[in-house]
Amino acid sequence: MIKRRDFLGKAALGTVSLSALPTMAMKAESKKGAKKPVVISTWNHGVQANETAYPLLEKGGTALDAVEMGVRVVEADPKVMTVGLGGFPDREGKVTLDACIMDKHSNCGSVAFLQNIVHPISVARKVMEETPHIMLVGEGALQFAKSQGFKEENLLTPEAEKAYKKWLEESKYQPVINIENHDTISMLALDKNGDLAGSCTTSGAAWKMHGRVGDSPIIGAGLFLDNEVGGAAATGLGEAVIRTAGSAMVVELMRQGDSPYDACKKVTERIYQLYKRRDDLQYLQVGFIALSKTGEYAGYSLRKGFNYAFQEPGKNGLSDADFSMD
Ligand code: SD4
Repeated sequence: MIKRRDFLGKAALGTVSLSALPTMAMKAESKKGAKKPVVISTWNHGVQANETAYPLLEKGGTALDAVEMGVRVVEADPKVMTVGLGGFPDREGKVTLDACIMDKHSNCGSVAFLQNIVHPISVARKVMEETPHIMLVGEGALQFAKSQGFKEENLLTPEAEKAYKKWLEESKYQPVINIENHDTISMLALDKNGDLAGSCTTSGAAWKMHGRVGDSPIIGAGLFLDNEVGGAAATGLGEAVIRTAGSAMVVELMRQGDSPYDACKKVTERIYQLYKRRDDLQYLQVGFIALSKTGEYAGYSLRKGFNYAFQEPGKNGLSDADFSMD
């Protein structure tokens, strides 16, 4: 395993201070066992998403239904300003949404740059189930959504509009780590049958360029799973996750024998090294969650502040992920 000193090297990290290496004890957050079902989701709002997903799994529902129904709760919550209704708009004041979903057969569906639809995750599922394609974007995705019975509505809440107007005063694009840009909800579930599914949905980076699409709707970047191995999902700076095929990489490391914890940590380290070479570390934050076929799970992020919600038989909660930099 790469030691923290090796990982960080002698890089000048500007104003960033360094924290202590995660201890072996902290690694115990990665849970082992054949317990099923299990659901994990990114960030605080993962708790409410899990509260909907887990009972479905307990009743014997599929991981696919659970990951769709779970994240829908967050999409519809106007208080969550990084997902669905109430999401921060782009720099033209438009709320544009990205989402994807993947099942045990490696079926997947995705929508990107979708406007005026509260539940992009359900449109993504329809793309998966009702079309020969995987990804629909923009106007085409909207047309398809309407053809499937989804209703258009204004997603820009007064609160998000107020924040946008404030941003317009300076119109400076400067992502604030863990606040503006990093609250996508990603969910991974293992059902009683032992099958996996995953979902990911977001309004993307606040004040992004009109038309910008992040990692969240891209299979292999924001989400990936292989039902023989496990699943992984990302949060954070989408460009960094796309550049490294982040979630696919986590799953491939798990295939080679890494635990979910080690796989998430190694990919985070790889992104760190890449951004160090690019001299572009200042605003970088990425985080991953991973869930193995055996129900072992973990989260890891580059910087402090990332957490994930988990639920398994007899246990649920919110776990602060280990990280490499303060
Ligand atoms: C993106 N990864 O669009 C997303 C942003 C986000 O938690 O909120 N991630 O880049």
